[in-house]
Amino acid sequence: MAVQYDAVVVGAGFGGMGAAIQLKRLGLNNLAILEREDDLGGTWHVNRYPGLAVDIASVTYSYSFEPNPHWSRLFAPGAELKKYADHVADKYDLRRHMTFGAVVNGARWEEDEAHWVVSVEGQPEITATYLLTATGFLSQPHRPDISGIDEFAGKIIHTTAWDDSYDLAGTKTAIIGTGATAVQLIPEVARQAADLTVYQRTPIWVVPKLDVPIPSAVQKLFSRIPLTQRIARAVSSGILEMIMVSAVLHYKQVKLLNKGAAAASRAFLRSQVRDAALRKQLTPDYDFGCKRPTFSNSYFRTFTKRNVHLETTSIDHIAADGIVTVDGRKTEIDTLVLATGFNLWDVNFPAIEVIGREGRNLGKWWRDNRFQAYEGVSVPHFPNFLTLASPYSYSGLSYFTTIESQMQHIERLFGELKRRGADTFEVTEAANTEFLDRMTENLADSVFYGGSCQTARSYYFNQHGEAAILRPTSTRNAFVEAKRFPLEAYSIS
Ligand code: NA7
Repeated sequence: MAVQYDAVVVGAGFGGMGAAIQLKRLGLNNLAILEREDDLGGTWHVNRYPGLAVDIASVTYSYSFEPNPHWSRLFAPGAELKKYADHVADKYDLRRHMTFGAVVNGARWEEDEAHWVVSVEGQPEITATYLLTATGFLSQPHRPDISGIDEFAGKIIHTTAWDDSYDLAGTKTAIIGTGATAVQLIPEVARQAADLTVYQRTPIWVVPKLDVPIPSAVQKLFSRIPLTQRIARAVSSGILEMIMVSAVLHYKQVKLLNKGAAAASRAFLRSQVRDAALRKQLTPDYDFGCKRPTFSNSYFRTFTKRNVHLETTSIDHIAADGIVTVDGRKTEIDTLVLATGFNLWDVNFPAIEVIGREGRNLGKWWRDNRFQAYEGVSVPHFPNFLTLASPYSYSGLSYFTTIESQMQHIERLFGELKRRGADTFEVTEAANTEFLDRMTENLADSVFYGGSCQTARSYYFNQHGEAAILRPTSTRNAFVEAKRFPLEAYSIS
């Protein structure tokens, strides 16, 4: 039977859409984009909690080839990101390729046919020449395994499944978690709930968010003279690059920036919280940068409100009507918000079962060996497969840098296939090993290994103690390599 699709793309977030746009540009129009949710947009469709916004300036956090002159603020609210995703899907004619509610269970490489067989829950298997997974990094919500949680009689909401119809007004709410999500959410919930207790296990570095509305005159300027927005993007991206390269990657050489940022965060905390004991509880004991730092002008101050309490004693269990800490105290609540983040390393790499050549199981192989992917996109033994949310793929601080460098990689690789009239590729062991060795070496200078990160509980680290998400190179290097990687890195037939 003839193969059904040129390519299957798993995931209709910005990553999957970027890959699909590139494939279409290369003439692969017979595409299936499979999405488990009921709409497109990935993170920006799933997350709808109050206070949701980007914390990378919007001129940078968007496709360079599709600037949006209409961002209302420097850091756009979540709903504008979803609207932008809809616009991109329409403009690049992606919707007709998308199937929603398509839960992909797994995919296996059929050696004899040289194609992928993709299994989708409740549907017949589908076949494709190429498989691209764009399943994101923060896509599998983490529901904590706290004793008694299932017996809680009140309302439980995970931040990735916000219930818009639920009214927080007058509630006695608890929020578990103080990550980037909680930092945005807590000030909003504090405004509505009668009483809010925040359960903090690890404090987080927070710095002020220099956010302002973008006046309509500037929006008009961006629209009429696109060059002005390109300049704004270049400036904002340049600042991010400087932070990434010096504070994260060259921590050993340039500790000053991290120390300065931590000092700025402490000064900001002092300006918002007078109570020294509370300040101490809110101050991290790990280096700035070990964990994703966050931005907020109201987070710290919220803990000084009369209806807000910070709880740092560990949770023992959850009862039907409240949370009991290990010292035996119970806080009665009727609403429990889980701002407990995502599981990356047990279930997300990869997000679906992928079986390559000679039955190699990608998830098992990564766990038994090391997490690795050549240029953050391809793996030996997995022909015609690109895994876009991979170890060492996240380049720079804006996800769009990663997406666009991967689009370049796709262009070079598929362009070569076309030139040779070939249809099968597989990265060589040698190229993969060289890349992994280089990333490992580069990481030695980073804050992850040079700094004090033991107490950060950062999701950047995997079960082997490796910080294997970020690509430890400049974004310039990522783009240069995406455009010019040696073609011998792949065996092409
Ligand atoms: P994060 O950053 O992973 O934060 C999750 C938070 O939940 C963090 O404070 C955790 O504490 C806490 N947590 C998780 N499990 C528990 C249990 N069992 N008990 C107590 N506390 C717990 O996820 P976010 O959603 O906030 O942010 C994810 C990304 O979204 C962010 O980096 C941005 O890129 C956007 P811990 O630190 O592990 O002690």
